[in-house]
Amino acid sequence: MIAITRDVSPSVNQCELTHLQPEAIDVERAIAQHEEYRALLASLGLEVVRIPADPAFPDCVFIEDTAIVLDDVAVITRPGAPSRRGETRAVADVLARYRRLMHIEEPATIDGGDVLVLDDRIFVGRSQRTNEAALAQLRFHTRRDVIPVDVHGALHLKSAITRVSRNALLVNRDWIDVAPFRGWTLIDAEEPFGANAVLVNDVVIYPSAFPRTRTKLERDGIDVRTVDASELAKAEGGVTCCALLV
Ligand code: CIR
Repeated sequence: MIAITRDVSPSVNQCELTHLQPEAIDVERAIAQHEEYRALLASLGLEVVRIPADPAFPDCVFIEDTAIVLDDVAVITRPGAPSRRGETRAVADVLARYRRLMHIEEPATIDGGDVLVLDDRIFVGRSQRTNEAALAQLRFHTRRDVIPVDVHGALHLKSAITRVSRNALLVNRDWIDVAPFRGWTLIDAEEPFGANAVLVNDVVIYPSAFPRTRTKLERDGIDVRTVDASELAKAEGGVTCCALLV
């Protein structure tokens, strides 16, 4: 498996903010934390590809939002925030080495953070960033079942729900209706921002800021490795958003 990542932009303090108040991001510290995250991915056996940052794009480290990668195709998004639309070009250039590319077109907007792929089904958050037109285009490009999930109060679907094992999802029920996830074991996050985790090769990468949820996951037999993601959390980034897994 390959993890495509993008460096932290020197302009990250100009990032988009939706739910949080601006708080100064220590760029050096953000870079160091991001390096740790990449080192963890590498230690789990992934080949880590790095794309340089572009100072014109404060949010470019959040590469997850720029593409949806499936086994047979990668769909390049049209991010909901106009300031982020130009991030996709450099990512598409790299992804083209690994996958056939399709593109989301105007008037559709979608962020990869709103897309949760669970086996052969694709759950898509209807959020401030992702609209109905995008769901239809994604259905067309992927030929998969695309299931809408309304998101309220969170930035993205994956702020509210992510996969933590073969059959379990970590969830914050305040931000989504869980009815579409019938059949899955649901684990409630103990901290509001604690539902965003990355599952890689049976290991869950998880922020060190949420110890109560971590303990709960471990009690369920899940192998959790923590990273300090506190600086990019000020930009409303979690752990899924800093890599595209190919
Ligand atoms: C934004 O508002 O677009 C960025 N500041 C944060 C994006 C985080 N992306 C993600 O969780 N998938």
